Amino acid sequence: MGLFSFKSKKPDEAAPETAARVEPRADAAPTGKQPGFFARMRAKLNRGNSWLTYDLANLLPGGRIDDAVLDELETRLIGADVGIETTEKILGGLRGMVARKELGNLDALLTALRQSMLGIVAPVSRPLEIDAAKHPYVILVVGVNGSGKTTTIGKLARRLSDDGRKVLLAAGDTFRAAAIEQLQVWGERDGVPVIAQSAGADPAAVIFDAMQAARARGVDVLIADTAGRLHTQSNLMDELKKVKRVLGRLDADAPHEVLLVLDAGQGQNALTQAQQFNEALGVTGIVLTKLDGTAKGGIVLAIADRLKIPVRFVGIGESAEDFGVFDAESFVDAVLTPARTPGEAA
Ligand SMILES: Nc1nc2c(ncn2[C@@H]2O[C@H](COP(=O)(O)OP(=O)(O)O)[C@@H](O)[C@H]2O)c(=O)[nH]1
Ligand SMILES: [Mg+2]
Repeated sequence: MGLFSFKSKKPDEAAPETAARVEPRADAAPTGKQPGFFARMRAKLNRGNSWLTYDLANLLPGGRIDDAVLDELETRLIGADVGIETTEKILGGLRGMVARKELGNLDALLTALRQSMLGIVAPVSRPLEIDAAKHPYVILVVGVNGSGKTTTIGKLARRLSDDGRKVLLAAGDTFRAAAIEQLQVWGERDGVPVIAQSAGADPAAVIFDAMQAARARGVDVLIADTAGRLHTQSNLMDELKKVKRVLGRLDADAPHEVLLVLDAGQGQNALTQAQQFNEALGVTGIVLTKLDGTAKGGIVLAIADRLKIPVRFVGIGESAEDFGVFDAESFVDAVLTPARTPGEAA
């Protein structure tokens, strides 16, 4: 059962109470950082309704919070890929509050839920900071095939060069020619140069060259793309470890960021991938892509709770604008808040 398959009422009948109650700050971007992005993330995450809280009000005929309501919330959290352990952590807290009669109504429940979710994601809401003392600052981008690495690099390069930084890209995914071309297309679009060799070249050599070019050209940030698939998983990890070692030969601190790109639609698989990449390479930041394509944004909570690795950015579409800094409050509010005003067609 998906989160959207609710029993009785239609969205426009159920949303008003929930909307009015959950929403303390409907139109303000909580941090004031990216107002347009916040609104679009909310719309894309919810597809018209808040996947977690929509219709919960209908489970409260007497206005009381009871086991049935908490069970329903539990089902929705698990269905949204929050994961069993993290869901139990959240529910455990809420059940305790119910037992102590601290949650008298839906308002109180949603406030407590919001606090609980914030408690999990706030610690990983740590934006990427480019240390200007590291020159070039080197970002090694890793992740399985199709997770959105190359697209994320294109988006990130745009953002950094818009901020006035001199960026260089390294086409370290040499597995297929198309992967190199895809990065070159982004480079052209962004007005950012790309260091590439032909398909089949040694990625460590490509990235080593790029590092030398970055130094010679006074580049601020070097972003290296990598392959996400090789003949075997251990081949891939060995290759990435070699890239890391080679970078370390030119600058003992490089790479300064190992950025893991995860497809949010992969659900619990994304968590497993994160564990594997982290074990092999030491991941310092995560990008969650395709939050627009899933009703399962709960994986953010699982990753935050289980791995405690900073989530740097989120992707909510294919274009350069569909990319924003991960902000705990914005995310939780986007998840808990219906995207449209009640009565509007979904
Ligand atoms: N809807 C959506 N699609 C994305 C997002 N990020 C990447 N994609 C798409 O996912 C596909 C794979 O992305 P790509 O960057 O080639 O993945 P890579 O193999 O890890 O380099 C492409 O079609 C991208 O346009 C996102 O945030 N939302
Ligand atoms: Mg790629």
